[in-house]
Amino acid sequence: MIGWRAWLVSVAFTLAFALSAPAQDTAPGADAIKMTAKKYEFTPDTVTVKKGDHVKLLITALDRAHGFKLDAFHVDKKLPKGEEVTVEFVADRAGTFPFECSVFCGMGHRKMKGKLIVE
Ligand SMILES: [Cu+2]
Repeated sequence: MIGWRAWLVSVAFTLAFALSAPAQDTAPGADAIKMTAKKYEFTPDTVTVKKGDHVKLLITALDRAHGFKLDAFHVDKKLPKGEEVTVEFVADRAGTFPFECSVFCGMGHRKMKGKLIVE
């Protein structure tokens, strides 16, 4: 069973790499930012973009369902386990904006936060 899991993980990484590579060629501001969510953190937990950017986050919950809530830009998405969810918005205001998990996921849920910095 260990072998099967290791194989799955390596396939997942290979796929993630293969899918993310073409994104390098797109216009500035359109680059997708990959994130993961797990108890009780987002990785990365700080995302920095430029004002005016069309921000595209690809977020995958690794261990169970989580949520991604970014009030300042009216974003609140469920993140089903193992499924890459796309979050898109235009960062039309500069500042630092908190985001947080919006699906109760356990004792550390309330500490599962991060921030978006729009420069
Ligand atoms: Cu949570």
